[in-house]
Amino acid sequence: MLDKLKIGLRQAIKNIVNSQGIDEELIKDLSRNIQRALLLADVNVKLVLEITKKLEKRSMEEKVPPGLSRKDHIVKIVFEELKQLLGDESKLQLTKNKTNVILVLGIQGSGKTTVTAKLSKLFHSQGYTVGVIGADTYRPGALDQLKTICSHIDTQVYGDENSKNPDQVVRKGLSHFSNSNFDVILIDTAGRHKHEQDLFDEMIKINEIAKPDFVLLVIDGTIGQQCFSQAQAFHNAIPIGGIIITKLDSTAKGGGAIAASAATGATVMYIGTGERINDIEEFSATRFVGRLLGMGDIQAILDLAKRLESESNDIRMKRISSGKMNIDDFYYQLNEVTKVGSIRNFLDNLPGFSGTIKDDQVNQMESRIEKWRHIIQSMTQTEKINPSIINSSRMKRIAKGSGNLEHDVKELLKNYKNSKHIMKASKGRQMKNTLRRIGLK
Ligand SMILES: Nc1nc2c(ncn2[C@@H]2O[C@H](COP(=O)(O)OP(=O)(O)OP(=O)(O)O)[C@@H](O)[C@H]2O)c(=O)[nH]1
Ligand SMILES: [Mg+2]
Repeated sequence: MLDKLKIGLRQAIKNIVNSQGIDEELIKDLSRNIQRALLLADVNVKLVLEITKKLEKRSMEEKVPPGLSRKDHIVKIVFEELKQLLGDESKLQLTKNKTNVILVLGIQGSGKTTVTAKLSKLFHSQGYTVGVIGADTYRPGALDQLKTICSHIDTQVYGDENSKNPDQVVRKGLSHFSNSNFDVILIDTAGRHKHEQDLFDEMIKINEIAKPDFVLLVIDGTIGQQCFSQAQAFHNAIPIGGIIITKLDSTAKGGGAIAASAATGATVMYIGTGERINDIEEFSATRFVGRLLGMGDIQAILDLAKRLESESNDIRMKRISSGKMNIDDFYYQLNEVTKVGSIRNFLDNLPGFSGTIKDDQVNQMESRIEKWRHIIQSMTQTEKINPSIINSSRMKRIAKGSGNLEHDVKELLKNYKNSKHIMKASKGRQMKNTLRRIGLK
């Protein structure tokens, strides 16, 4: 699967790993090699340029975390950026005790009917009860094809050979299954292309009737460059919830997976790896990119980076609890407490605070923290480590650089000092407990 892309990317990484030292020339080389590999794999040019630009910028500018070599750090950046292209990891989560309606869409021959059958087998094997509606009223034999596959897997199919009206079929199908309380209803639809406006209008109608919980777009992994615009057209008509890339077993170059995901913002949830009913895999961007790059090597680097990160957090915690918290640590805390979602969450978990703070106060706090973030970003590293050197001229510069008033910088420094004292007095417990309570430690 995706052999050419694999070889291209691995060679690019190998060049970095085997090099004597890292310089700008080598990073540019890496970027060019990755560009070439992705373009050959049919990834959209615009995406390729975006990712390689980011990769170069990060590789040149990012500080290498202590303990990690520059090479490892760059390999990690390559991994992260490729993974980013494929979107967040997200699984198709069926809701219990209700009928989950899944609408399957895609262009002609992309593999919708096969996917419908594969998914119904998969869900069935996970203990769900499944019904299928055959809403392709165009292609002769479409319903027969669906019924034949589903007869092997013991799945009920609703369809009407004589109907030329797919939205009627969907309506009737849903009512046909309504007494059975199935966990899942999959709707197989006819293939359509982005220029077939009436077929697109019809698809929108089907969507209105079906009110699906999930809309899945099936993309043929072998069609290359067209993936992007096709996926985009579908997504503009009906927001796509997840993507399934088929035929990744054959000559697929794999760029389609990346393009479809980027065009819709939806994640690839499954991949089809063959014609047989069991040839479907849950997709994971980490695993996919790992496979491309050779996971063995990558995993070791990722593990090391993770370990170093938690070690450096331990050191940070020691510094905080011994009263030596610097502004960098303060910034880290601001980020930690707000990254779980919102400051509301944080405050609700602080002992004695729960429910006592009004929404507009929370909003005010959020904007104040945002302001503080900008101010801290305008400080030099020396100022962050040793804030006592911030005199009035430095304060002026920081205020100007961050687009704030000196008064705001003063306020930040005051809060930093208070926080430092509280942390020392409670030996860092306050922070640790709060982080633990909101599930961060
Ligand atoms: N090798 C391979 N072939 C696949 C895969 N998925 C589907 N196919 C084949 O692709 C062809 C088209 O699949 P269908 O499921 O009929 O596609 P469709 O989107 O329903 O087609 P229409 O209903 O005509 O639009 C069939 O020959 C399938 O066996 C896959 O993952 N790998
Ligand atoms: Mg079909």
